[in-house]
Parts: sequence; structure tokens; C-alpha cells
Amino acid sequence: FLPNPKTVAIIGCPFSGGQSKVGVDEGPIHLVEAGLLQQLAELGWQVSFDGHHQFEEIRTEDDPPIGKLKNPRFVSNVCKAVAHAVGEHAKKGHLPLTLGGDHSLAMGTISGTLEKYSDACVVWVDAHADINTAETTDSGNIHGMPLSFLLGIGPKVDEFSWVKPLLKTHRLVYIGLRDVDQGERRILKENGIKAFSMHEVDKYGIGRVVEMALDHVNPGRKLPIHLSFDIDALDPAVAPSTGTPVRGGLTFREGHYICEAVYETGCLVAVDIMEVNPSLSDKESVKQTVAVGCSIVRSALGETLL
Ligand code: HAR
Ligand code: MN
Ligand code: MN
Ligand code: MN
Repeated sequence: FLPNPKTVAIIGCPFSGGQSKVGVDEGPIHLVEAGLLQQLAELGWQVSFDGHHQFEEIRTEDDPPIGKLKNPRFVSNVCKAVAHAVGEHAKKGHLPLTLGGDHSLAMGTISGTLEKYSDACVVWVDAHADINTAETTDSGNIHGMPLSFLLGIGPKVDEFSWVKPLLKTHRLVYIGLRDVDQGERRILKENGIKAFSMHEVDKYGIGRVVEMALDHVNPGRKLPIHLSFDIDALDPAVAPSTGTPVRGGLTFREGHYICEAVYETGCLVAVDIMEVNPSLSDKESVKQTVAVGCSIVRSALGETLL
């Protein structure tokens, strides 16, 4: 799908409005400071980076909840801007790599990908399903909801009417789930959405799981793939600095294997790396989490072991 020489367009998104912990907005700065750009250049990519996105802040006082949704206008405006940025890069034939920031940003990134590749499928790697609706959310945190908007599931929220429900349920697959709310379980079941939880990773091994996941969303490996990787998919021992860690996660190798296998399909058109929060836990843990974020991205962009 991508022209030669391959160009990666990095979109730094210092944004935390989709959840309530401070610091996740510093994720992109830390990933870049750790040398991610040079590392990707060494893999043979042309790296284009316009600097971190500056978002016009809407303060919480000026952005009261809509129903249960917190910071709705701020999240909506930011995601809209991100959708535009990702869409423009994709249309130039570049691979947009979005550095989060919280996972509400995926409403923007996937909207942008679908603008250029309407038949794209999504591989969502996460401890969480992020598919709550305005009705089912308990927390009101929009980072737990992006997929419901992209799929057009649940009540319409005017503020998010710009999000076109272009993602089809059969073009979405999850890997790594282990903390799924009751309402989300119902949504997955009712819509027949394919999910490989940690149970399936244990049962079949990561190799079979990735193969089955890709067979489901991308039979024949002909469709473009958007990889949305939440760092909390990894076990907290591997990636401790994140807002909602859940034990029993992917090992270092399992996480990297997913990325390597997706890259190998030759279908990858966009990547998100989300929820790295450098203000949580001690300095060593932060360093470790940022380093693992960089290496996950390198694997997704073609780094091999041999
Ligand atoms: N399901 C819970 C909610 O809706 C927790 C979501 C946590 N989400 C993330 N992104 N960290 O995956 O609030
Ligand atoms: Mn810092
Ligand atoms: Mn997530
Ligand atoms: Mn998560």
C-alpha cells in the first residue's frame, strides 16, 4: 500500500482529556526524546515529524459533561484535528504513526485512516475493549469509548456527529483483553465482534491467535490494516507506567510478535501507540515503559530479530 521510499509521518498528540489522570499527555514527548525518530530512520524509513500537535485547550469549567461524557468538546475537537492530520498524511501515501496521549485519540486516527482507506480493518491491542457507549459507560472517560463511535453503536451524541460510523464490526479484532465491562461484553456478543482475550492467548499461543485474528479481519491479507496499540495490553511488569494497568497481560515477546506479524502482512497503513504515562510510577519504570513503547513501534515498522 505504501510507496517507496517508505515515509512515516509522526503525529505527537500530547492529550489526556479522555481520562482523568495527569501525565499521559507527556507520553509523546518522552517517546521522541528516547530517540524514536532516529530509531525509525535506522530501519530505513523517511521520518517526517512536524512537532507535537498543539491543541486549543477547552478547560473543564467551560466543558461540562454531556450526559456522562467528560470533557466532550475538548475530546471531540482534538480528535477531529487528529483525524484531519492522519487523513492528510495517509492521502500523501505516508504511514501515520500517532503517539498518544490517551486512547480516545483513536476516534481521530481511525477516522483519518478510513478517509483514505475505506476498507481498512483495525487490530486493537489492549487490556480493555474501549467500546462503551454514552449509555453503558460508568466512568464517563471517553478513552473507554472510541470504538462505539467509530462503529456507530449506541445513542448518537451531537458533539461527535462528525465521527462517521465507517468501521464495520467484522473489520475489528481485539487481542489482549482482560478487563471488559459488563455492558461491553454485551456489545461484543450482540455485534459478533471477534476478540482474543488473554484466555485465548494462553490457550492457543500468540502465533495462532494473531493468525486467527488476521484471518478474521483480513482474509487473504488484501485489506489495509490500522494497528492501534494500547501499552496497557502488555503486562504491568513489562509496561508499568500507564493509567489503568491490569495484571495478566501480554509478555514482552507476545506484544512484539503481534507487531512483527502485522508488519509482515505488508498491509499496515497506520499505527497508534497509546496510554504511555511518564508521570506514573518511579523513574526506572517510566524509562522501561517508554523504551518498550519505542520497541513496540519499531517492531510494527519492520524491525526483525535476525
Ligand atoms: N472500561 C473502563 C471505562 O470505560 C476502563 C477503560 C480504560 N481504558 C483504557 N484504554 N485505558 O484502554 O472507563
Ligand atoms: Mn516528563
Ligand atoms: Mn485503550
Ligand atoms: Mn487499555
